[in-house]
Amino acid sequence: MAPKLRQIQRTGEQAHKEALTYFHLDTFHDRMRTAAAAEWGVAARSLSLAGQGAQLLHVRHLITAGLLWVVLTAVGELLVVADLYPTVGSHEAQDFDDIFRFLLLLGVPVMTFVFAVLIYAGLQFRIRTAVPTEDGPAMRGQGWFPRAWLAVTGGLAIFVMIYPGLTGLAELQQGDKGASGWGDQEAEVTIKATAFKWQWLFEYPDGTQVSVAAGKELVLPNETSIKFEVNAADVVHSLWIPAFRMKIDAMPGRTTYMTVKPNKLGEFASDQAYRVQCTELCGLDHATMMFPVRVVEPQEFESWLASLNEGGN
Ligand SMILES: [Cu+2]
Repeated sequence: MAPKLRQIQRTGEQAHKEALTYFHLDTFHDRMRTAAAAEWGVAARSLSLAGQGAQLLHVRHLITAGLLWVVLTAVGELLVVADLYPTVGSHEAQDFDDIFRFLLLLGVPVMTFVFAVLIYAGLQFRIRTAVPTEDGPAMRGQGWFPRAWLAVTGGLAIFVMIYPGLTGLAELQQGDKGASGWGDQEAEVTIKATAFKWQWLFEYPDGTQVSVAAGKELVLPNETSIKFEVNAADVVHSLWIPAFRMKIDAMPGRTTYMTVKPNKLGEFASDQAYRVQCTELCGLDHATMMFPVRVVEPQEFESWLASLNEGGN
């Protein structure tokens, strides 16, 4: 019995020793692992904190610049819809103002985006120390943002080329009676306009002429299509009536046309948008090449014309 007992005892001691050895080894490894993990954790945490910090800063820049964009856009769009335009005195003026506002409404956010980024970058990332002697690393457009920017602005450009660009041109070139535009189309009243250095001469269908010498104002019937047949006696001038938002060059040796339909009574005495103004630099007194316009009801137009004829014009 004794040898067997000893054998068992020896086996037990051996197992205990082995267990102790394993135990210690395991403990050592665990400690190593724990220490390494702790050290790694600190490093990893500081790295991730730095990353989070950079991320937060990044978000802060985006939010601030974004807010600047929103504010600039709001101001811009308010200015677009505010009534800052000259009197709308013709159907064409209404069309052109609508088109102008529409284009501005689309264009303002694009412009203010560029302004917001420029202003914010200029203020926030300006050099505060000595100017570096070398350029920084090149920044190349990559990722979704440049693509989205190209898609949005490119899409907008193509869209406005079609509407109101091509559709508006097609409308102006219809050539129906009463249509506006720059073609030689039918109109209810045709007025010959001659530009010379530095004034205007207008001739009504019945031969009546008005100029600074006679009549002294261009009277036009409201809600009537009026075609100007335009010529120049000397150099190139340009006929423009601000209230109508239409103009056409006046050229020696060539007749040009402009048809408009006034839609609002008005006169130069109370509204300077009612005037003919030369808009092609034509010499010394170009700036004074202005002639008053008065839009009246058609019946009043007829009686005015008759009264001028009685006066011997
Ligand atoms: Cu002129």
